[in-house]
Amino acid sequence: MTDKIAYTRQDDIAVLRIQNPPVNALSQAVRQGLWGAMDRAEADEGVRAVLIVGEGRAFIAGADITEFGKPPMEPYLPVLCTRIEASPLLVVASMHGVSLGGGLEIALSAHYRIAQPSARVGLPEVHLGLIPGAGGTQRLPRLAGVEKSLDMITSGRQVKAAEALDMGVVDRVSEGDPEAVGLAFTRDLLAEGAKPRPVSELPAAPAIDWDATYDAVLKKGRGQISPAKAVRAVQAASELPFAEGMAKERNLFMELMETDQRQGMIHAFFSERAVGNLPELKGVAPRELKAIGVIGGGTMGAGIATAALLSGFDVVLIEMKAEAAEAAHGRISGNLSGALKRGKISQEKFDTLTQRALTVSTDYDALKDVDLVVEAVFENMDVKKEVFGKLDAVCKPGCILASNTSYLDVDEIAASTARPADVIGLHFFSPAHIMKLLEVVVAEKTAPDVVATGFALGKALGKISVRAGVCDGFIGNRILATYRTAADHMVLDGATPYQIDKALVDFGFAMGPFAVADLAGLDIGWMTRKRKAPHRHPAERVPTYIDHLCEEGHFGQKTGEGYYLYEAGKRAGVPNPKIAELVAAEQASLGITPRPFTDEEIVRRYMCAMVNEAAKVVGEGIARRPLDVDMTLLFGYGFPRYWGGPMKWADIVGLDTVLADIEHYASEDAWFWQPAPLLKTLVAEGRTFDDLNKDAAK
Ligand code: 3H9
Repeated sequence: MTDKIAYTRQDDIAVLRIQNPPVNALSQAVRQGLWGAMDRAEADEGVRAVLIVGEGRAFIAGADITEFGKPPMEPYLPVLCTRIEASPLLVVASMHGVSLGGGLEIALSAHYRIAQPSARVGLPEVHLGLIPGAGGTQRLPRLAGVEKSLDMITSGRQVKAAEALDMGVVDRVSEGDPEAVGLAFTRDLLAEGAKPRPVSELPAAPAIDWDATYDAVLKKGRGQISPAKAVRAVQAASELPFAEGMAKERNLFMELMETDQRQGMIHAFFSERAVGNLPELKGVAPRELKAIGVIGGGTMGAGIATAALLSGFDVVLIEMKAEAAEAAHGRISGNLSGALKRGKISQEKFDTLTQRALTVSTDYDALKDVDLVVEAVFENMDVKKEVFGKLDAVCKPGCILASNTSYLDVDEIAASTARPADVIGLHFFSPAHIMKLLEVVVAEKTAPDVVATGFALGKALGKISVRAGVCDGFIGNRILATYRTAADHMVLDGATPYQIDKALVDFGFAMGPFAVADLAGLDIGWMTRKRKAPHRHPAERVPTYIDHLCEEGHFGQKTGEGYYLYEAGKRAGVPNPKIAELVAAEQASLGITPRPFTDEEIVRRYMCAMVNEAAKVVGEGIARRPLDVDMTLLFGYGFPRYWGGPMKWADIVGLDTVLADIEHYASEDAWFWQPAPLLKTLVAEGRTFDDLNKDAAK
């Protein structure tokens, strides 16, 4: 036994209490401790049953993820589960908090299960690029049937106790101390003469059309393989004797353990948790936030107001004119009625939020009591400075003044106020009440507690907040500008926007760059190109074909025409034949002979452009760590989670080959493909981006 399991006796019941904070992950010491405690209970005179409970906030959150990628250590979890299930004693699991992955698999190996009403169970292994590897795919279908099990395993979703009871996954739901209710249940079972009831001995679930299900799951996963492999494991549960099904599950699990996707997804898991962990925030208390001001009630301002209302803040929104204020109120109510329809809020809550928590005004004086204001007005420095001047005059001392600008200089905005230490950039992504990313843009004079407050606000709003320094486009839009340019260059050289979009969707992006541009509005890029035109380097290649479309008033989806043509009310478009004509004309004027591109080359150039710019962003300190870039791209730009982010992708494919490709592309266009100094240094030192993440965590 180890000190991870406390063993006590309650009459004829042995209680095994798992003590491995914070979430009772099944480390080697816990597995060994459970094994030893089972041995002890079976040898303990008079013991008739075993009750397994978890200490602290969860029953068990699953296998210890930090052990993945290292040599497996005995006792292996599937063997432990078999050993628990085979016990001659009656084994009961009492679940509270979460029972996830291996945690649920331990519970499924017990003979009976009781759960708190607030408990949640799930098999989230697919989110780590894996499948359940300790009998989850074999035991769950024997209790819940194939369809419900496949839904749970391929989605990784957590199921509340009531649903778990319906599914037959738990036998009783009861409120109270987990040990006390577990003991009461075990005593009832003993009194009834209940015998051990191994799930493995229940009949196998009937077959379904496995191949069709496999194909459907593969398609839905957009290239993610683990959910589809889970279908094969559940198929084994239906077709093979239990022990053979377990062997099949183990093989699939070990196969997935070796994949890049497993590495990418586990990187995403830990980075998501590390991203808000900055040394500069240690011990710095955030300012108190109750009321939030929002300037501007367009799509962005209304989205920010909605997010703040849904998270319990009072909101004061300022618009310039009465009609605009009314329209803003309508937009916010529309967003909130979406939440009402999806069952996220009640009608009563909807009424409170729209009538009492929200104030829409045309008078800046309404902001005098707010704790933080986010400005979301037109992207123009003079307009912003005027707004910040007014805010500086009316907002109380200590109120934080934030700009939602996506590229303007936050230092310059801060300098236009008498309180630069209280000024920060809070860059939301549209629609702000849905998108998870928040860039917290720290200007030169921003005070540490203002940064801490930015992160605290992000947390309260359920966002993934990333610290960014000041530069044109901060982390995300700066990198986007570069990989978008790489895509534009490929169009000029002979690839079509449609081939590029498809190649990148096949790589795993939610959408290709040209479909995204149509969705966001082509006028945004057009304005940016005009803004940047005077500062262009003579060697810069800037395609102009799309400007002609903009000049005719075609801005993508919202006008029905862009790279694609859209039928009214439809989101998917068909290629716009004008694009081919415009591109051909530009190629002719530049003397370019179009050449074919393979999908592989498209992805490679796009990714190399992304990684190279990202390495510059990290090298310049705009992003503190490579993982900050990864989380920005994952949560704001539809980057496929199973690659972990562009920096993780580069580590996986090898920084030396990425650099070699960039140097090769530089032989065609030395200005665009200047290799990032940081990338060169890492390659020379034989180090990776992840080494930098680890250095930062020390
Ligand atoms: C599995 O079980 C495979 C088996 O089928 C087969 C094996 C053969 N291991 O998220 P939080 C850490 S695969 C190690 O901030 P919350 C986490 O890193 C596993 N560490 O709290 C963090 O550390 P730090 C299937 C873990 O309340 C701290 O705990 N299970 C693990 O927001 C607190 O976490 C899963 O995929 C772990 N398993 O959420 C569950 N879990 O403080 C993954 C957490 O140093 N975990 N940590 O940053 C979760 O979904 C959430 O962490 C949980 C708590 C819901 C549990």
